[in-house]
Amino acid sequence: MKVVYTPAHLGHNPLTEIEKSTAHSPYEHIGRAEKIREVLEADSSFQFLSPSEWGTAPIDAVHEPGLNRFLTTGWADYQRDISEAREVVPDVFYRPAFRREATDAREPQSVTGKLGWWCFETTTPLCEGTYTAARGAVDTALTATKVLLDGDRFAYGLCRPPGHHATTSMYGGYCFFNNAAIAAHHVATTTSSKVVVLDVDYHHGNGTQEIFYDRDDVMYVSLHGDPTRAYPYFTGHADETGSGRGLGSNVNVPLARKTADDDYVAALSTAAERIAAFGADMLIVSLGLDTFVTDPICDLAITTDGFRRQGEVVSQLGLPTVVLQEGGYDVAALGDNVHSWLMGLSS
Ligand code: Q9C
Ligand code: ZN
Repeated sequence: MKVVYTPAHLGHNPLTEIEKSTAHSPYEHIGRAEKIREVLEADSSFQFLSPSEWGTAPIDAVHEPGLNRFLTTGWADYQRDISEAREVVPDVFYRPAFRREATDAREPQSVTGKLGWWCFETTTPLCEGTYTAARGAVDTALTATKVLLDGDRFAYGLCRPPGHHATTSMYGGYCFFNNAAIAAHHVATTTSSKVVVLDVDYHHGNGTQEIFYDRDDVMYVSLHGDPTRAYPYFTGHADETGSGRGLGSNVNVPLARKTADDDYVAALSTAAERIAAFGADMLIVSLGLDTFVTDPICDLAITTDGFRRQGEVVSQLGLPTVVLQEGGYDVAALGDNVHSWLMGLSS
């Protein structure tokens, strides 16, 4: 299986995450991707390649173009206008409840206002190399997807930073651009085929859901911690099923605390039936390993062998499948867990 990786991710290297009313070292850090690289590199059944450059058009086709524009210069603008902060987070957030639509809301002129306009929470700082890293993750997703369009059945994109929390017009949840959504939109529109994004990250992929909610060419299927207790809290309920043409092509499967391998595999098999019925030509997996039993920020109970079984279930769909990295924060086990999932998929 081909693996797409770029060291560009090393530029996104924050030292703090503001979460649970404290500042601590980030769960989402460079060691995650390096651990995965190390484990996959040690197995000669994986061939590494670097992403090619895709430019900003595939990003602007999914996100509001202002998001890319802001992220291009946001960190440097802050250095110039506000302070020489190594990493930059908002201190005010735009919420529609500010206004009663007297006029159209508009992007603020000041960088402080822009931060609150484009970002939705505090755990996703901008550093000097964040933009280059985020562009590298998009290029990684698109290059891995191209491997499938060129004929391989499987590919893995080692995306970092992850993507599934980034919506049309907001970044957050460790995510800047929605790598999987950009890849899915690219395939759906350039090859007029039907695509499914299957999201097995612990967290609901609110961004991917929002991007495709009213579309019938891309289905979104997610298994995740129930939003009654789990981040991102505002999305991921089972009754969010799509709108307009997209009605029925959004599938949410909220899971109870401590859900373990057998129950997870059963839920995934049911979800796979929905995917088969949709008639997809390609599958994109948002792969999170934060459902792992000892993940430090989540509460499911999947084992390393459970990840192999997940890959097996997905393999049985018989679809060309590109796997894109999302979360997973037990770094000591992260490489083995990704390896196990990909082994289940490909053998
Ligand atoms: N106490 C991904 O896995 N913080 N993003 C949650 C819970 C943000 C997760 C706080 C979690 C983002 C890609
Ligand atoms: Zn996650």
